[in-house]
Amino acid sequence: MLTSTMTAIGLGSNLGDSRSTLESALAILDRTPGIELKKRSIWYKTAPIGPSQPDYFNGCALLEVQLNPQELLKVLLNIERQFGRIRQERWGPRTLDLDILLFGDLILETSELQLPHPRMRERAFVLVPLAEIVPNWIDPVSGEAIAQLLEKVDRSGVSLPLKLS
Ligand code: A4P
Ligand code: MG
Repeated sequence: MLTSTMTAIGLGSNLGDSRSTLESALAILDRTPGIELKKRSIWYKTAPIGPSQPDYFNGCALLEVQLNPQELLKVLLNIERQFGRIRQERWGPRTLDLDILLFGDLILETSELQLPHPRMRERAFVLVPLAEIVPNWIDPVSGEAIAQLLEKVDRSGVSLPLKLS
């Protein structure tokens, strides 16, 4: 029998037709064997952290997976590639960024993968959408719930996008 794990991912985009890219990425994930999309947030408009670049759209999704974290990472990197992601400067603009935020209560520190995502706790563009879908999930590193972590960060860069499309 395959074991399944609940995992939360973060999605971001600030190049091209971001919202359509993000929607397509979720659809591809849901069609991938071993992955079931359980919940998703809305897309938030967020001010960029890092070098000067366009605003981002960010959101989060809850997945039930029958994959191990390394297999999931491979799937995510493949989808990023399908959308033409080219890695240039660190924290620079991108058509699609898919990060694993939480994988069950696993803590992992390897060179290719760190879980939970090491910068998740200080980033409102992650915590606002994550709290929308899993406010009570306990971060295994800090022992605090996502909703508690959110209370400690500055949310001023995160806004609800106008519904223009
Ligand atoms: N990697 C390690 N742990 C993980 C994980 N938990 N999930 C490794 C996914 N990948 C993980 O990632 C480089 C490598 O990290 C992967 O190949 C994997 O082996 P990357 O996506 O190429 O690098 P990056 O995203 O440019 O760098 P970094 O440091 O991961 O950036 P962040 O922290 O993801 O930040 N501002 C706003 N408003 N919204 C954003 O979404 N994103 C960034 C990127 C900067 N500013 C932003 C946003
Ligand atoms: Mg990334």
